[in-house]
Amino acid sequence: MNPTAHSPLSRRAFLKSTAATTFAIAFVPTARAETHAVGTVFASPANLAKAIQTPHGLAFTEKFEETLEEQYLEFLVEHWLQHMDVNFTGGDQVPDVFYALGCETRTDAPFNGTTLRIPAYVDMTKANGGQPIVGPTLTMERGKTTGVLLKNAIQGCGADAIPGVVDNLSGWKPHDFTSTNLHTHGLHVSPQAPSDDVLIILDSEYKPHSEHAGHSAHHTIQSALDATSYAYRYELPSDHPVGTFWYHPHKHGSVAAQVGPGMAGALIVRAPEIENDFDTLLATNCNITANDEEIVVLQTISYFETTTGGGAGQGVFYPYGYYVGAVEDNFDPNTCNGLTPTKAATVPGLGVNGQINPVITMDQGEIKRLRFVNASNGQTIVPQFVGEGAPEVYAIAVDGIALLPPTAPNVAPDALLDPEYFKIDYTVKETDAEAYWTNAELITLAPGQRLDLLIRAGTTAGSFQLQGAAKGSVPMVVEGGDANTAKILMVEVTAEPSTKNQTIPTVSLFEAATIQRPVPPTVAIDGVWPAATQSIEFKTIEENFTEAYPSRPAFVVNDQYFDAVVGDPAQIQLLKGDTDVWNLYSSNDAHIFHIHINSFQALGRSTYDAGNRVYNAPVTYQMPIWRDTIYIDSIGGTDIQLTQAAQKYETYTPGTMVTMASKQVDFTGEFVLHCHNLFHEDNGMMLTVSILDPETGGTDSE
Ligand SMILES: [Cu+2]
Repeated sequence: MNPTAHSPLSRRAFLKSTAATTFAIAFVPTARAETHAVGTVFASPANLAKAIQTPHGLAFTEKFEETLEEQYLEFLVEHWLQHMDVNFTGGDQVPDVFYALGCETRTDAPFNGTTLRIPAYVDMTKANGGQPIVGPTLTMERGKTTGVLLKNAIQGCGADAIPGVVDNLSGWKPHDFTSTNLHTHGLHVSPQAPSDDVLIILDSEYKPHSEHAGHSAHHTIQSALDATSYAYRYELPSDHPVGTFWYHPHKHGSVAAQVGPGMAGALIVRAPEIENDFDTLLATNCNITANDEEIVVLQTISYFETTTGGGAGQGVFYPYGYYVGAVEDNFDPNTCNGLTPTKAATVPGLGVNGQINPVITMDQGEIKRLRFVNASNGQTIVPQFVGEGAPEVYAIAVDGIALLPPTAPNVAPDALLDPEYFKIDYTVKETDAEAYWTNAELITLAPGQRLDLLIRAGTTAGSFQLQGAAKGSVPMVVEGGDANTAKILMVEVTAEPSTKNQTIPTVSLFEAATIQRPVPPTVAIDGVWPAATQSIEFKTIEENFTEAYPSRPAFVVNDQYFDAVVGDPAQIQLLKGDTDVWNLYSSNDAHIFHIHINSFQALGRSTYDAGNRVYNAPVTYQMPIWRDTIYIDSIGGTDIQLTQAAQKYETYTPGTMVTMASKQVDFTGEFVLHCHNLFHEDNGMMLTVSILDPETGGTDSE
């Protein structure tokens, strides 16, 4: 990427000289003329016109005239075009679709009958008021390029870091709560800026760069005019899976503080209508169309309660955890509109698209596709209906990727019948190990994971509650705790039979060659698994906690914490074109493995024999399961004494070990793997990863 000479001042001057009421129509051709004047080569008139379209297909300016507040119109036009000069150096790279996300501290975010003061995403192409607490859904098309302009206007509230913690990217304490960036979770796109680079930092307009102590961005934001806004560009390969993904902030140190209060949104990848992709097959074979879909973004909304200056539910943001006291002690009421925190809290109930326990109405026999996103900081949920006659539940995709057909034909009672696929069996026992672990993997919804379920209403009218299953009630990997059993949504089944003539897909649909999945690693998935080339151990070191906050790293991966020093090699280095086999395990506590850029093929799990301190023979799933995020359980204990090696294995209590394979394809560059319990991640449970070109040992330039 080559920064191109440009002239923001002249453009700014141009904007200021143009009356807001009239430049809407005249702006595009005039801007293009000026672009040529400063020597930029990116835009043909047609491309520029395309770039300046809203997702609704209306011309940028037409749409904004209807809904947009004037301050945003000027901001968007000015910043988008200026970023494009630098980021987008060829006409073919001008985005086909354009979004504009504002990161703001809202005082009017509606939730559960009240309004919250929290950081939130707003769609800057619409008026601010009335937008839900959850971020707007982004739709991207494979084979096309999407631009997202991100503007950071998050307001701090006094304490912006633990005392003595330097504002930088590395480290093992939460810090720098107003800085942000954007991660497209699960997308197979370049990790290099201006794409899915999470090692860049956007300062807040309310906290100028000069106020940061020792703040240095790992990856320089080359196109940032003011370092508080940025134009991302996501170029999805033409064979990218269609499916359910999501986006959220990923600036180390402030992730939990921003995702916890609600900064997250669904990201749906679709194909052009003419393609024979998974969605099209569902529509043509099963009459399940986009009209039968519901996006279900799950959130646990956390914030500070207050005693003065605000009503119930008012609060500054910071999630629950070990740092409450330190943040409270450094709270500055002068910058917080008179608010005084009393304690960190989580809004009762599970947020579902910004609502509590919303209702979906279905006719008898009707099928709906629920696209679940677990956007909570740390709650693992297993969705299950309560009651006789409740809808049936089928898994069709996990982490945005359609299921593969079964490896062995023993999934169905009679494989010749081309059975419906894949019906969740909530009663399977652990003695039937392959079925047990396959069902567990296809219904567990850990933080960061997505799950596409089909639910088919029965023949009984009534209300059916979907909620998280209690520990032990289903044979699944799941932690205990009330939040895990929260109500998700209610299905009201009418007395009318459905007229939609829908069917559940069968195995043959999932065998269709036109369904795009990631490049399969070249490893055997039957019989003996290949030896691991990578090993990831998550560990919580309890002795490193003090009452207020850890005195030493307490959340580590392979005994390291996140350390992204500019110029240093990445903590894990992979080669493009290689297939790696990874063992993933937790020495204590439950953790959630997530790696960016390339999804992986989970082969199965090995249970742990605590008595003999060995792993049992691996259990292979009934089909390889593609994921980018996976739940790593533990059988209990938390008392790891890292400092005495001899004691380590006395307190070593892993649950199952996941073995997965992943091939590094298409992209080079630096990104991360981490625990998706976001509080753990902010405390250092993350490593940098780079994919290098095997010829040069470096990364390809973008
Ligand atoms: Cu963790």
